[in-house]
Amino acid sequence: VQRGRIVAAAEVEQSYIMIKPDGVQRGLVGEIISRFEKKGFLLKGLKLFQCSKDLAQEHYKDLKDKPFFPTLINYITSGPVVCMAWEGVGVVASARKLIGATNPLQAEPGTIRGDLAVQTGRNVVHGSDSPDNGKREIALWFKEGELCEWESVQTPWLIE
Ligand code: IDP
Ligand code: MG
Repeated sequence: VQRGRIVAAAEVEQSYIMIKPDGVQRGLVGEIISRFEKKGFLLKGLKLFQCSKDLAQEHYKDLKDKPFFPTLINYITSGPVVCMAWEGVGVVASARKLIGATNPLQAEPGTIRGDLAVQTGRNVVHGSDSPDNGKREIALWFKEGELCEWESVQTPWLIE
């Protein structure tokens, strides 16, 4: 089945999802990836990566005037992260729901942060907040050739 015939390309979005260093250290990589896989989004890119301060600062540039910015940059660069590009219709907003509120104590049970974290400064996962930021962040974290174009055999069982 050709996906392009079922879903208009314009509706397909990409979200940059990142397991933060605490998620990697706590052994939550499989658990977190699994939630996006089971939901039915398409994995386009995946790598374990130690990021530089420059890259972390660029990624979070909208927060550069916040008092927590220096500790946020230390946190994100404190160990390897897992970088992912996920694709699908509505993936950006849906991923934010799967992830839950920024403060894990306010995140609903059933969400990643609601189930797996307790503090805003250790909230285990990042998800893009708009389709435009999804594109921007994927371009920032992945080099050309690191994303895969592929068709999942599940697609006709996910999209009518
Ligand atoms: P989001 O990750 O839910 O989109 P943002 O407001 O964009 O939340 O903040 C980005 C990240 O910055 C958060 O996920 C969290 O790691 C960190 N952060 C946000 N607010 C605070 C804070 O008040 N204290 C410490 N870290 C914070
Ligand atoms: Mg954000």
